[in-house]
Amino acid sequence: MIELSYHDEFAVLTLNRPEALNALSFRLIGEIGAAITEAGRSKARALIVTGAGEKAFCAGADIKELQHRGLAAQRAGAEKGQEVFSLLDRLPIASVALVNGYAFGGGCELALACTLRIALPNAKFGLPEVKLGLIPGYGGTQRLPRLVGAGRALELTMTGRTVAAEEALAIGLVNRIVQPPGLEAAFAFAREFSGHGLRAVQFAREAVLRSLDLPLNEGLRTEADLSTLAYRTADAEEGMQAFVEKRKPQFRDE
Ligand code: CO8
Repeated sequence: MIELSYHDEFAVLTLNRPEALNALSFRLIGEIGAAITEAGRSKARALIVTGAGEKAFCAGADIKELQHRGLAAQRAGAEKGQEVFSLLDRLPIASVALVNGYAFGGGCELALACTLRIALPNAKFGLPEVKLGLIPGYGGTQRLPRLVGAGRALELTMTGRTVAAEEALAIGLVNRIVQPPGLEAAFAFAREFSGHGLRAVQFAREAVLRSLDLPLNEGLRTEADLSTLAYRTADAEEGMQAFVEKRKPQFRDE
């Protein structure tokens, strides 16, 4: 149900359950976790996450599987989903969600957990859990306000309404709307950062992600630490030398 493939310098994780609009069964969530871990150990310079078929990125948790569960199992399920999606934060490489249709509920939460998001024009986002008498359980209530602000996040989680691609772009829910073929567009987008030295991109990403959890003073200290670490890399030496010599830097990810 999950495919992990490699194209040039990229890993591509595809949710492949199109008959259920790539809905997240618990088995699928486990497979996503294994694939993220494997991609992190590979030589890939970025991970693209997308859904099979033309209709959906992912229509959320598998509603049929959610029914008739005990509370302990339900809580364990939420924690498992949160843990798996949080693996994306800890990956040494950045992830890009290529949203190719519905990204509802857990599907929207998976996109939110990626470092960046791009959308095809038919993308539709939403946290419709309230319409089922539920609320998001895979990180949506925490990551959405960090991305689009509390006001918009409150509206979207309380109404469960659908956000089309243009609005998603306007509110910062996606970084860009791209045209088909989506994978090619995702590779072109990822190349805008993946050609830099991996360490610098990783430190920059980590500094920004940590800012979401820290008070300003501690965040600034983290930035000082990480920027000093970046300064110590061979790539920084090369980057500055190349500037002085008016040539393109040859980064070696060291
Ligand atoms: N779960 C299970 N099956 C699904 C899901 C889903 N989330 N979404 C679609 N499917 C299935 C349908 O049942 C249907 O299967 P079948 O042909 O066997 O009946 C097939 O996919 C195609 O779907 P539709 O016929 O409904 O396609 P439409 O084009 O008419 O509609 C929609 C597309 C609008 C996306 C519609 O399918 C829909 O509303 N889906 C549900 C979206 C949703 O509510 N998602 C949120 C789920 S809850 C959640 O994600 C978080 C819960 C908290 C997590 C904590 C867990 C421990």
